[in-house]
Amino acid sequence: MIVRKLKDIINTDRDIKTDTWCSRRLLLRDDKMGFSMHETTIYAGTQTHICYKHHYEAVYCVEGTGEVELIPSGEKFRIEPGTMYALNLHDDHWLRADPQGDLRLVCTFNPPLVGNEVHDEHGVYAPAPETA
Ligand code: 9YT
Repeated sequence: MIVRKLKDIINTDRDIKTDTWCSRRLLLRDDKMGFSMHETTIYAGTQTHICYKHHYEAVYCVEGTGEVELIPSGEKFRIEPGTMYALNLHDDHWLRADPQGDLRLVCTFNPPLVGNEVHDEHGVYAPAPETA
């Protein structure tokens, strides 16, 4: 069994920080679960362009509010605690956190992230190394 605590991940190499979000990687590919699981904080008042061409991601909101806007349709979905969204179509989108506070999300990826992925200029994570 694997047991990890968020407090033991913060400020380690499993804590990935960018200008608009940080992602604490609780489970990664090496854990051999077939998916990765992260707690992601989207900083209040920010927007992030995301398009995971090589991964599926499901996201569950546990705190804060915001929205997802699909590109190019402009369709918007409110995000609040208890909302799950799944990027089953590798959906190109903007993810926004409302200015009132950070958005805290639990994210799972298939295939699992390797560890230190950050978005490229198109909001994409590279494929896992052995499939690149
Ligand atoms: C919700 C989302 O996709 N945020 C960007 C970071 C990503 N979830 C991650 O690497 O944890």
